[in-house]
Amino acid sequence: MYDLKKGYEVAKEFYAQYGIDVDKVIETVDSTPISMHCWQGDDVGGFEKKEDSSLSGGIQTTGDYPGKARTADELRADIEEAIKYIPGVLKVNLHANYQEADSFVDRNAIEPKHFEKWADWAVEKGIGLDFNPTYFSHPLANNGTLSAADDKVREFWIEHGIRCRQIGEYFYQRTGKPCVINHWTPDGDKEVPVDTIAPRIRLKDSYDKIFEATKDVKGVIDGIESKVFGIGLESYTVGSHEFCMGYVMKANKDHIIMTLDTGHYHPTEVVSAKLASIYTFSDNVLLHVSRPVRWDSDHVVSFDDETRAIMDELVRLDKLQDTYVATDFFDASINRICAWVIGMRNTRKAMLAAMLQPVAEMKKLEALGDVSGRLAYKEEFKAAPFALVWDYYCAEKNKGVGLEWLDKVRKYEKDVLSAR
Ligand code: RNT
Ligand code: ZN
Repeated sequence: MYDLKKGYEVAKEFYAQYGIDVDKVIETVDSTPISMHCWQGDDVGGFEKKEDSSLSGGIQTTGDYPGKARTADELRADIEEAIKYIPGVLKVNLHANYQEADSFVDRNAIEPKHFEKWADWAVEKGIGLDFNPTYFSHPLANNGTLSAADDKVREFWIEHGIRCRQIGEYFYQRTGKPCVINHWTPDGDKEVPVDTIAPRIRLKDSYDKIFEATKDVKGVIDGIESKVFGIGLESYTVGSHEFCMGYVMKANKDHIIMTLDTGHYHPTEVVSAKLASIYTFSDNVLLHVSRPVRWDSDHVVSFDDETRAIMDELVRLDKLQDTYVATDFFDASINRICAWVIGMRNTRKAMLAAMLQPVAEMKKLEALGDVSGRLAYKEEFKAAPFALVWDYYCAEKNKGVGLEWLDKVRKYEKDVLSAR
């Protein structure tokens, strides 16, 4: 290993030239929570005691890398292994289909007690829990969920949403940390329907009913996630961006916010370009950081231009602390713990790189009309020595410097995963 301390001192000097306090930045980056999704660990299967746990709703995992978690205990063990190599405050993001009832409990009947083990575990580890209703992978989800024309089907899913908000409150009570719930429905159509508004009016009505029935629930924040399309539902999405944005803005309630998933827009549209407009009208945003490759493929988050642009933007808007940052990817073609570690570290690293920029100075140049200086600054910091700060930070937190974690995860694969 190289001299980490020396590297850190050099970087500190470099950033001090621009008035940046590296230690303060490390503190902020370290204490900003990132919500790690549980579903990378078992390919979104969940642990409901039913025969068919195949994934539906127009999302897909591809690959059959061995060793996926088969039980909630295995999943928790895998999450614990991943967390060893992920610096910074974490939350864990659960889906309703990760319940642990003794026998099959349908979605409209789930209760906090079915998530008690998760809550016990989170309390023991000092981790906050976030939550998601699972409006997919279910026989009643084949013709729409919250927007279904069939009253009985809609009622079933409304009840599911209600119960999920109550479970969110339970997580809040147990952990003392607010529970961020993400509502995503896959509802849509392979072809453009003739009546494109009726499903949307029903979806609005269903959300209204869920929120009305649970208006006394405390400690829960609700993200409404839009999408451009799903597999088999290519032409029409009920919960489109316009729908979800309209719903959130009209609801005008502090706990109802937009979820922006980086894979849910047309390929040339980027989330980084949307944040300022939403923040003009909203106080908070929920982010699903993912990586779409040509489509919503949910590849592992990369330290790429868009992930960096999102973090740059949040820092420049001074909205990092108002944004609930969560990850959402599911790659079944690689070691699932590696997927978590790589994606989570990249998300946190992009946050660090964004914070290590002289934003106030850049804003000053812009206000003075110095557009050449502005560009020079923006470009200069793309290759500034943030990696030295990153390494030092990982070492300080004992989370593995560079690729140190890789051999350890390989060992876990050999000792634990390969026996599954
Ligand atoms: C699907 C959405 C949604 C899911 C998770 C599993 O396109 O992104 O957030 O990925 O709920
Ligand atoms: Zn998502």
